[in-house]
Amino acid sequence: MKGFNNKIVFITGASSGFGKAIAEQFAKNGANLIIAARRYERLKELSVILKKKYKTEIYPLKLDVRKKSDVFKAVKALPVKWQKIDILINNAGLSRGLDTLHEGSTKDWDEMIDTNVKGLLYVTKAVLPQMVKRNSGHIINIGSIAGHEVYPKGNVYCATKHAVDAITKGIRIDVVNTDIRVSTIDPGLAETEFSIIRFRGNVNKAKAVYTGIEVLRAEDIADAVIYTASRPLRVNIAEMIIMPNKQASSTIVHRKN
Ligand code: NDP
Ligand code: 8X3
Repeated sequence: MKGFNNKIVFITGASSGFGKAIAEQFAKNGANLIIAARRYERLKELSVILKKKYKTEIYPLKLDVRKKSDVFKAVKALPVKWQKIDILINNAGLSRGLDTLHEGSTKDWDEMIDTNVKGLLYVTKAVLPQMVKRNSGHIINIGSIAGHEVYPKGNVYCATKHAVDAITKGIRIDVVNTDIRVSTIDPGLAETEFSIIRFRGNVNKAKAVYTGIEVLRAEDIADAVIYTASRPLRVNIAEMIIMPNKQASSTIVHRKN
């Protein structure tokens, strides 16, 4: 146990990939969880499993982070016992398409910006004031190597993750006079549903992203989140870039034939 007993952890994008693995790790370490995403059935299934396995409390929350008023209403309407959020994991996010800007779709751009940037801002704005009031809390954003580098045809997705990096740094400045910590975990290639969503269900195209290289697993990111959240209060892990061993940068990947 890493001392998360009676802590409330709010995880966005918990229906899949990193968010789901992060939920499992926190549940294993004794935390009570608010798990949010749009696919509510998946959240309900996950909460049944985690409750049974770890005897912890789980609150599944159907939420589209792009919907500003829904986000504020949902956080405000949390039952009293769920209102003191200790740790917020801003993980919900997606990519759509892999195109040059001149060939890209404005619909895809809107979806990425609305989710990865505006959604993260809305959830943070809904939760952070109570942390400031209490002078305690931890926000952990899931950024990306794409927030540090731009790769071919990554234009808008990379821009959203650069924005996450800037927002993380900005909030850290805003709350520097409090005990609140603000961190970002920035993975490289990891096999989740990410590429299936990016390529709109084209499983072969998605698989090709991960062939010839052992990429990160969702559990690797969950481990990093738990490490970050379990440091003594004097320590803030500001930023952690995690890459597969055979990935040197966004574009330099060693693949076996
Ligand atoms: P997945 O597609 O497996 O999971 C994405 C999660 O985000 C899902 O739970 C999805 O839930 C949720 N989500 C998407 N849109 C919304 C929305 N509008 N409102 C609420 N939840 C939403 O991908 P990953 O686990 O890989 O992605 C998690 C994060 O990690 C993202 O921010 C991604 O950009 C980032 N990342 C991923 C990397 C990778 O290689 N996989 C590497 C670096 C960063 P639902 O559809 O049910 O709403
Ligand atoms: C996801 C990592 O490099 O596929 O953020 O964009 S990458």
